[in-house]
Amino acid sequence: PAPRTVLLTGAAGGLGTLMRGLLPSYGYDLRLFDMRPVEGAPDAITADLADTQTLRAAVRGVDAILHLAGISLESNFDKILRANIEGTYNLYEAARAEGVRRVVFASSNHAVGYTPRPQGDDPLIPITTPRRPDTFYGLSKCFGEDLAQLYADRHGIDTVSVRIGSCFPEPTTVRMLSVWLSPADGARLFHAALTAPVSGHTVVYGSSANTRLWWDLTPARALGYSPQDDSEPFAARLLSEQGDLDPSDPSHANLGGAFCTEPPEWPY
Ligand code: NAI
Ligand code: 15L
Repeated sequence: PAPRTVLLTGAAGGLGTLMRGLLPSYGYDLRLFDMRPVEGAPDAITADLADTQTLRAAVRGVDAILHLAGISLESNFDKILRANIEGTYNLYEAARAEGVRRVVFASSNHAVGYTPRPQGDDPLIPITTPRRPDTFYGLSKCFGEDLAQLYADRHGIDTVSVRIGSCFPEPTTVRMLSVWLSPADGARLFHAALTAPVSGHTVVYGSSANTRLWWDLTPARALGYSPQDDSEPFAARLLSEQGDLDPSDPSHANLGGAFCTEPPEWPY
């Protein structure tokens, strides 16, 4: 049966706000969780992932969890450790203790960020490409994927980890022409990940059906995801404003883009 009640962590964030708007039309009853208050949602649970008691009460009785909460950019290791590594561990422990059987984990392209991006006729990057995190942030997503595998094998919790590209209302950079996930396709993909009859841990890339796509969407399509959007209508304007990606520029050479080259102090 399709899950109905879904705990949405990170509900106050950019993606959480988009999904709060879009997922109810798929029939979900969302329970909201974030350390920041969720605007317009007085019933949202305001707590840190470190608050294991509140977290356990939050997951109690839900059919599935869409885990978006965490630091979403590079930060210092200590902060990443607490929010993304320990926070995701706390989430899985709560799910195990309360018998939740399905998690959708917001992984990121930055788990494989140092992978050279395809150019010309190069093949799309397969989901099996070795992980090459570009930041402590990307490393925390590798941890989350491995944690999901452990809780699948040991505790029977099924997870779909979605290595999201860039999910924003519109693509705003030339790189995003390749990695954009439109919000509507994001909702389609999360819906597929919440309902597909998978067992164990599955990793997929998450983007729209972009003409300039860099990675293989076959694993996401196997879940039933059928993307409807393509960033190409934005291409002419973005290319004329910003120029095409220069392959000799190290911040344009890899999937992770500028995450690979930003100075270590950025943006602590
Ligand atoms: P965001 O930074 O806008 O939202 C993250 C939310 O998590 C915030 O509202 C924050 O208060 C909450 N949060 C952070 N630490 C927490 C903690 N310890 N306890 C409770 N809540 C906490 O990020 P965005 O863009 O909405 O991303 C959501 C998730 O998707 C993140 O895990 C991010 O890494 C992942 N992702 C997002 C992409 C995108 O294009 N938006 C791309 C790839 C991955
Ligand atoms: C991410 O993982 C970030 O959370 C998001 O803010 C974007 O920077 C995205 O990757 C990206 O690669 O564009």
